[in-house]
Amino acid sequence: KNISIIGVPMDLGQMRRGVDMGPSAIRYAGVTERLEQLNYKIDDLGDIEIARAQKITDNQEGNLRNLKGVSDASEKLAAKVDEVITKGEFPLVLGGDHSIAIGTLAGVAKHYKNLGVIWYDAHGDLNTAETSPTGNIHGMPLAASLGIGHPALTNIAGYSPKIKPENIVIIGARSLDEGEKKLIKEIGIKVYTMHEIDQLGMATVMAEAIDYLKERTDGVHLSLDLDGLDPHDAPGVGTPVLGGISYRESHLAMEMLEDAKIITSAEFVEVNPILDDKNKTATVAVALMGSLFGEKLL
Ligand code: DIR
Ligand code: MN
Ligand code: MN
Ligand code: MN
Repeated sequence: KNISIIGVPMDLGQMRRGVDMGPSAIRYAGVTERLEQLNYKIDDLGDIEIARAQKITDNQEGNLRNLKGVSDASEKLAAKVDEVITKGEFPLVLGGDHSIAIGTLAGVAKHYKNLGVIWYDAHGDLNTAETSPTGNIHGMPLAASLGIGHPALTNIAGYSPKIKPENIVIIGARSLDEGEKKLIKEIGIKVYTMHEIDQLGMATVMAEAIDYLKERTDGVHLSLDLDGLDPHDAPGVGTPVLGGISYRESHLAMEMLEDAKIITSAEFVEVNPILDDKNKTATVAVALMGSLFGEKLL
């Protein structure tokens, strides 16, 4: 099978410069070589063009910072992802901040009746302009993909919603805003917080998540925010939260996904090499991709 890599040097969804260099950092960490060793043919399609903001911190659009830049980029990314899947290749999207998931899912979801999503993240990313404490669109992509929020975010690629609440599993949550907690309860999203990961162990959490998605979906997108991992293992992220998923637990999760053969598209987001320790976070991202695509010790 062929993997198409799409870089998305997006920083407009949050306020820290440097996350736009995520795709370069992940390429520097050897993503192509790593996956070629697993006998995949890699087609690196380069980067989606992102508008430059003079000041990414400006927020004059109704608590939706850089709305136009994010929505324009989402349309471009959706079209590219759609093209890759139509060609029969696996889309591997490199971020960039998590707002890019809006475009990725817009391109993926039209190919499935019941797309499943694994949202591996310290956060819920279920905010809207009304509930967001920051106005940062990287805290809104899961809501937008559910059809909740501003039309410039929910209607990318001309349809909405992309996904159903019952087809989503959030893993690693430990920082949820009040509006997000309310929404999770209202619409019924399955969430494994750090509490469940501690109590059940990652093996059980992943086995349950895989069973749950297998019986109700016809494809599963993995959206992996590096801040889902503990900042000790992934320090190069804009919004680190203590008490996260470990490197080892994350490898186990990726290995179980590979064994289950359920993942049909993936993105790795929020790598910010400026905040990192010698490209550690991009290196971790590439190592996790290795496990996701079948790397085995023996
Ligand atoms: C926060 C942070 N909930 C917000 N979200 C982040 O701005 O909406 N998501 N960092 O990954
Ligand atoms: Mn996120
Ligand atoms: Mn996050
Ligand atoms: Mn292992």
